[in-house]
Amino acid sequence: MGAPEPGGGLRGPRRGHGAVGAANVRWWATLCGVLAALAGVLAGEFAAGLVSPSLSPLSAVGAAVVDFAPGAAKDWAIQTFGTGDKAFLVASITVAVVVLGAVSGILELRRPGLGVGLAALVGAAGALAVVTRSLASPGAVACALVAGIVAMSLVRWLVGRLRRDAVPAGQPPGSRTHDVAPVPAAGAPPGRPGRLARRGFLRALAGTAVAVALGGALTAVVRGASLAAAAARDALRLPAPASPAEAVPPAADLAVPGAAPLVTPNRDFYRIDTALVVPSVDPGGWRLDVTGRVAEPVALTWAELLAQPLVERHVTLACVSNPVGGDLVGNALWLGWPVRELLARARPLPGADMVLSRSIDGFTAGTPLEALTDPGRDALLAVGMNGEPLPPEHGFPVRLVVPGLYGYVSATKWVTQLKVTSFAADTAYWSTRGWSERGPIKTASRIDVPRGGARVPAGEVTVAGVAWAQHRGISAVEVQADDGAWQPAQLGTGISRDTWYQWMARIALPSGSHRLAVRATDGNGEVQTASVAPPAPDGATGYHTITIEVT
Ligand SMILES: Nc1nc2c(c(=O)[nH]1)N[C@H]1C(S)=C(S)[C@@H](COP(=O)(O)O)O[C@H]1N2
Ligand SMILES: [Mo]
Repeated sequence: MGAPEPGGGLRGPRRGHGAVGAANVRWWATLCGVLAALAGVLAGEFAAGLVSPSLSPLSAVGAAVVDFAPGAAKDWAIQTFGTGDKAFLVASITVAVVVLGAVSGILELRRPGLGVGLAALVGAAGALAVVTRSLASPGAVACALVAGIVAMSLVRWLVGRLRRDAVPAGQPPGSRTHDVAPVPAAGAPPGRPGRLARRGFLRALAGTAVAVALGGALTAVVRGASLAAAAARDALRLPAPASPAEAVPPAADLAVPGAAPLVTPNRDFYRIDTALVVPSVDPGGWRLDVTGRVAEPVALTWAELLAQPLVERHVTLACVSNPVGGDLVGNALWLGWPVRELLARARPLPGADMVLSRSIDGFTAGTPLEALTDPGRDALLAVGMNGEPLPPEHGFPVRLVVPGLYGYVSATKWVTQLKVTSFAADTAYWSTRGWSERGPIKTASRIDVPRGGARVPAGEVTVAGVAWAQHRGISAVEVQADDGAWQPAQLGTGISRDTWYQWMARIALPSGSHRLAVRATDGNGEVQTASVAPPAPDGATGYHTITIEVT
């Protein structure tokens, strides 16, 4: 592939009408396609820098290529390029983008819509690559769609201008390009064939090129900033806990394939927040202010926080929006400083019964003061999650984790302020929007295996999942097939009463369609309620029930 001849092609028939001009028109179309594709990719990466820093369309495609490439190809790349295999991957994807862009430009010249169609296909493939990633989020998918839409619009617009300038007026749209020769635009002064029209196209092309260059610089800045923040985070070494985590009893992990793992890896941990743009907080400038009804307002810096004796605890976080059987729940190992120690320094005054925690992005949660000061409950100012600094999406550098309370009343990410106040005086973000002021987590249980609608062979069917009642613990799980008796399941020992418990049962089932239900009993002996309630205003209830086909 070469560059378009400078000043060639549309400068009118230099060597007579026909092939030469047509060939140049194809070069221009190629350039249009390449520019449109690059602009699309940049737009997608730029948007990802803002809304989805850990998963951009390009990184998703790269990861998907690695996942789906045959093992032999991967081995070859690693052997050939060694540690340069990533650079090779990036180079390959770049070449693919340029080639696909070029092809879309030529197709669009052949027949309007063809190139747009190819750009749409590539954009959809990008979105699909995003969806296959565990970090996939609506925002990340939107970034891939933005990339596709920008590429589609630009190739259509640029090649449209090119065609208008290059196709003779009498020729029907969609005519073969080799028949195309540059002709004077209507109204162009005689002797200067096609000049005005030509300028329009060249201006459009040059404008796009400038926009792509500027966009590239801007994207580099945005991505660079989030990459720099990520690098700073990667370089952090969190202190070892003064009080290490509870040992995980071997009998806690039933390890049933397909069931939720005992500890949720960070990349699979659900994410819920109101942030359109993941806040990028520099720990060096981070400060937590304890204000309000306290004897002594206190401020805490990152260095001061890390100098405290930290504790490590497994805590299962759950979202109040989680429907029965849903996956807005996850268990992680958190490293942090008990909030009660900080509150003890500030000394809350009489009359205070709530702490309004505020995020750098304005989100607030209202937590009962006693849940934060309770020596029997390790409410943490968390800095670590599963052995690494908090991921940006999960609140880097500091968030709250309070065992036993739904996230919306307790788990403020990117936390910067704790205002000691009262439920009478202050209202938190979700409490003004139809959700309850208090949010203790309700006892829940979920069937992970088999999946609803699965077909399983007749005989003993393994049924397994998780159950949680944070801070009360789980004492029993039972399963029911159709309208039969409740049968006790085998219960994992659990890590602590603040985490979920795995459970499993083997049930003999004849062939046919069967309904399976699960229910748990909490540590106080209270059986999970069968009464069905939606998530709003204070958490869903009812038994998770699935239907399977035994063959
Ligand atoms: N800053 C901020 N913190 C927040 C939220 C939010 O919207 N903004 N959402 C809360 C809700 S509703 C939940 S369920 C948990 C989810 O935490 P996760 O995304 O780390 O799983 O964060 C809580 N902390
Ligand atoms: Mo939530």
